This record gives sequence, structure tokens and C-alpha cells, in this order.
Amino acid sequence: MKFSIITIFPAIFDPYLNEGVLKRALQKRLIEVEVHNLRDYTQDKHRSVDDYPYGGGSGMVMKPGPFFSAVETLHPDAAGRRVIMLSPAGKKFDQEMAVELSKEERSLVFLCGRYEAIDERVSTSLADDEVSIGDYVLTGGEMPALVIIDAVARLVSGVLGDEHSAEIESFSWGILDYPHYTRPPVYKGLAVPETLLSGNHKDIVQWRRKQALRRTVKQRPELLEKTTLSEEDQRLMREIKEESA
Ligand code: 4FV
Repeated sequence: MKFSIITIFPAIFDPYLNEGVLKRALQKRLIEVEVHNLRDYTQDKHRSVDDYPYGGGSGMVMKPGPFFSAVETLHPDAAGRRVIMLSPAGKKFDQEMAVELSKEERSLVFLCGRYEAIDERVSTSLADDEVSIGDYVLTGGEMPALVIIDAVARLVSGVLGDEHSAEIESFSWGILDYPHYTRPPVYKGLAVPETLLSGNHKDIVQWRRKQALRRTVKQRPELLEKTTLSEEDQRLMREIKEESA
């Protein structure tokens, strides 16, 4: 899986990419990450990437030219690239989009903004997708790019230890994850739920499903509208409602 990042702060990425799971994935060539300095694709001697906003107003706007020439120079084959512009106005990133992107054959090319915004012509005529990681305003698109690369890379086959761990986790079922415990069995008087110590696999699976549903009802009920619940889930939901009544 190939990731290409276009930014005015290329040094931001190494520290994060060269630790843990992502570091190993790079070493095993399961993923490839190129980081490019947008200023290398400017035309003027000041290597300027921003200018004053037409129509006035505060802050500066990033020029279209450097982004277009960076993408067209680095990834001339349009069929081999998927250009993702990070902005608060984009489609909200979530696990479903992460799974979809993890199946991409094309290089994922991330356009990282700074200043007030990026000239709209980049979004309308260069980017294939405009993506937001959340309804808040950051100082730059670099961290959103890292968030997406992290969430997508870990879904690439072989990146996470044993294969199935990505399948059974938060949101992979469209609901929140079940509570996890490890040793000691009692900590500060807080005991691990009996079921998990029982060794009864069937009970453990049911307990975990029920806890995941209970947690979702409490903390993210809107997720339940988007997911289809099995007969068994509906039975567990009735139990949860009775128990909380
Ligand atoms: C953002 C977000 C974000 C806006 C102005 C960078 C900043 C500055 N990107 N999801 N939320 N971008 O806040 O993706 O250029």
C-alpha cells in the first residue's frame, strides 16, 4: 500500500511513522510512505505557497499551483493515484472509510493544508476526495493525514500481528468494543468479571457481545441506528433494557 504526503512540514511524519506497528510495516515493505515538501513545487524565488484571500478577510489561502504541480509531477498517472485533501469541510472519516481505503490499489496522495484554507480549485479539480477527521479546526492537515494512514495501514494484510485482530474490534461490527481485562484478577479490590475467568468460550462470547451492546446503548446510541442486529443481539438488547429498567 503506497501513501504519499504533500506538506510544508515534512519533518512532522518521521517520528510517528518510525515507531511500533507502522515502523515494522515499513520495514516489511507492507506499506510505503513518501513525504514531499510542497515548497519544492513552487515557481517563485520565495517558494511561497500562500497568498491573500480574494474578497478580503483574515488569514492566508494556499495557492493552487504548488499542489497541482506537486501531484502532476510526482503522480503523473491519474489512474494510479487517489488524491485526498484534508479539510474540516470534507466527508467524515470513519472505520468504514478506512476499510474502503485499505483495499485501494492506487497510491493514496494526501494534500495537507496550513493557514486559513486551500484554494477551492484544489478541492474541485485536483482532489478525488475531501476528508475531515472531525468537527474541529486544527492548525494543519498533517495530523489528519497521519490519523488516516494509521487507521488504513493497520488494516493492510500482515501489518497487525495475527490476522483476525482487525476483524473483531471497535466499529468492525459497527458498535463499540467490549471491555478488555488482563492480570491481576483483582486490582485495588476491582475484580475481573467471573465469566472471563470461567474458560467457558460460549459464555465469554455472549458476555462480550452483551457488554459491547450495553456500552453502545449508553455511549453511542446513534451507532445502533446504522447497524443491523441479529436475533441474538435483539434478545440481548431486550435483556439490557429489562436490566436497566
Ligand atoms: C482538518 C480537520 C482541519 C483547517 C485549516 C488545517 C485545518 C488548516 N483537516 N480534518 N478537522 N484542517 O482542521 O481534516 O489549514
